[in-house]
Amino acid sequence: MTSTSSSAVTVDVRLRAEEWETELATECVSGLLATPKVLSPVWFYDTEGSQLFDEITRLPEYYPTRAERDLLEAHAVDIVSLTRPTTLVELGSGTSDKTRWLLDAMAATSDRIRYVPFDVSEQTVRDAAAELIRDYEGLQVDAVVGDFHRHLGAIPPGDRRLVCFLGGTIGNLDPSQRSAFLRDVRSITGPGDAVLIGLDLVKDVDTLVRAYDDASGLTAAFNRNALSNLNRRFGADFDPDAFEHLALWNSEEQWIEMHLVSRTDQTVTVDALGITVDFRSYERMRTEISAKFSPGQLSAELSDAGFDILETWTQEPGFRLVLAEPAAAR
Ligand code: AVJ
Repeated sequence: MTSTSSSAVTVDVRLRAEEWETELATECVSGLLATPKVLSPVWFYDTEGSQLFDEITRLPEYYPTRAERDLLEAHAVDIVSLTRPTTLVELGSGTSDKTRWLLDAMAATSDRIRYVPFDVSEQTVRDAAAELIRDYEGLQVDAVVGDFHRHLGAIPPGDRRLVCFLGGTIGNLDPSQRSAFLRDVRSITGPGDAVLIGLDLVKDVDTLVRAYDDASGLTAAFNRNALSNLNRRFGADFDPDAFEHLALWNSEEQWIEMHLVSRTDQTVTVDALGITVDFRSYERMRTEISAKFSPGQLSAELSDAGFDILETWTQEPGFRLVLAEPAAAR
């Protein structure tokens, strides 16, 4: 563990960049060589992809970010008065922009507040911390750099922590990862703590599919950028235009899947990973799942993991915030 501290910011690095890169490379090789092929959604989010995602959040078709922001704007004060947190923990914090609604509500009732951003990227948490301490007088930021599948234990103890997992990112986990994740969160929380999760609800297929296959083609560009990213990172020779963007609703699994579909028979070389990969014409490579929840489903999963539901708030066209607390010991 490496810790550095300045006046109001500490950063606890549990996952070094080189270690994370090695793990990603290994996963990338096994995904490209698997049948059917699969790529991790992490490849979307290089500098260009993060910029594209930011543009996606402003598309008319992509409602989740807007809906969640509206919910937080409308209900941050309720969330804070129900849970009276002194520490805000944010898993997968990214740029921490929606978090401000919660920090504002906390700052209005207390002058000693703490923010714990948790992200795989050290640069991301440092940038977010730097901005926030400029704007919030007396804010203590204790950041953790880690992978939330392994390093939740690094989240500093505290008596009243509100642990947030926003953006609908919980939908990127498959059901077994999701239940492990909820149990892990339960194991690091106790009396006085609470969790706040943002999730997208099942709705008509058209609305769902259009959110992932918008008219302007931005999501298609976002999807293909995963290939450009592999070209830049690993010296691969993907031709992104030789792949078609596909978003489909998997009704069995109740999730949206994004794929890249090979337009021809082609062979791709990934230099730095030492592999060549054959694609058949029309072969699909899955790049993301984004699970959608039926009403009550995540609440049931939270109960199974040992939480009691405190409140839920829902916004059109079907995005929800769930607030829960660890169930009293039975
Ligand atoms: C940021 C993971 C919540 O699943 O809706 C947006 C990513 N993918 N358009 C989602 C995404 C395609 C997004 N999450």
